[in-house]
Amino acid sequence: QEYTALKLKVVEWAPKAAEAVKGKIPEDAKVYFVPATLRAETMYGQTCCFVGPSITYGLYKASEKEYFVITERAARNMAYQGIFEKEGVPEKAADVLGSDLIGTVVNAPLSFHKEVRVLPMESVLATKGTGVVTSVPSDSPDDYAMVTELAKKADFYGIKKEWAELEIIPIIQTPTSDLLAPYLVKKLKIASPKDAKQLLEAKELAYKEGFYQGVMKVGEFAGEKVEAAKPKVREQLIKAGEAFAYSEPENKVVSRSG
Ligand code: ZZB
Repeated sequence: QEYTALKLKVVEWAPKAAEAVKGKIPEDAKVYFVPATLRAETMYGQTCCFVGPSITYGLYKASEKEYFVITERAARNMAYQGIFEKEGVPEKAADVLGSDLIGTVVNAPLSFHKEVRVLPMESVLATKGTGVVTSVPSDSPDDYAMVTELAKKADFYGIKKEWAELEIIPIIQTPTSDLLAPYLVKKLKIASPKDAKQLLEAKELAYKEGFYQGVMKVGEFAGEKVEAAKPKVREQLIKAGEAFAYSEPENKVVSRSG
């Protein structure tokens, strides 16, 4: 599985995360949340960044002045893929529990929403990608169901309602909709992120229709088919230093689609 790993720069730490990180990295170091995605062409529509609240993340040293917030498993993989300056064993500066990261403000490359919040998602798997997921509710049914839930029960999740209510902008036009994920969530009567079976079905439908019949509505490649735009957006992000290629070792691929 070859992912695009995106670099979401920390703008402001949540209070508990700030405490956990304090004194552990150079004052002038940049820290990035690094979600792994298969859908680089949807990055215009990022509205938040998900972490698993009960997952332990590490701050791993990528270079003298750059640190990544990812799972240990992803850090090990990256250390072997020449992504870190130092090859081999990743250097960890600090541990932070996912729940302590909630509320952190990060910069989302390419997104209409320049700054987004780190928010909780129970279904994030520690065993897949980097354990960090960027949220695109316009085109990912899981993300749409989750932001809807977060806005509905903001107090329960310990967040501010408005963090989950950023405008959902149409990114891709397909024959059925320009907001495919919300459309499918309604059509399949998905009431919450707990409706795993229907969400899986919605995800598969969204992947197929988005990839084979989608046309870009925004960005430099507006008017082009998703199939053609996908690698171009990816290249653009990589050239700009805002993303890099990250591969998941074959035997360790764990997909929510099973
Ligand atoms: C942005 C995005 C936009 C994604 C979209 C999907 C869609 P999969 O499930 O095999 O298809 N993801 C990545 N890592 C994790 C994780 N650790 N736990 C849970 N989910 C994760 O895997 C690929 C997608 O699953 C990734 O691509 C990521 O969400 C999520 F419009 O990134 B994606 C129809 C899907 N649309």
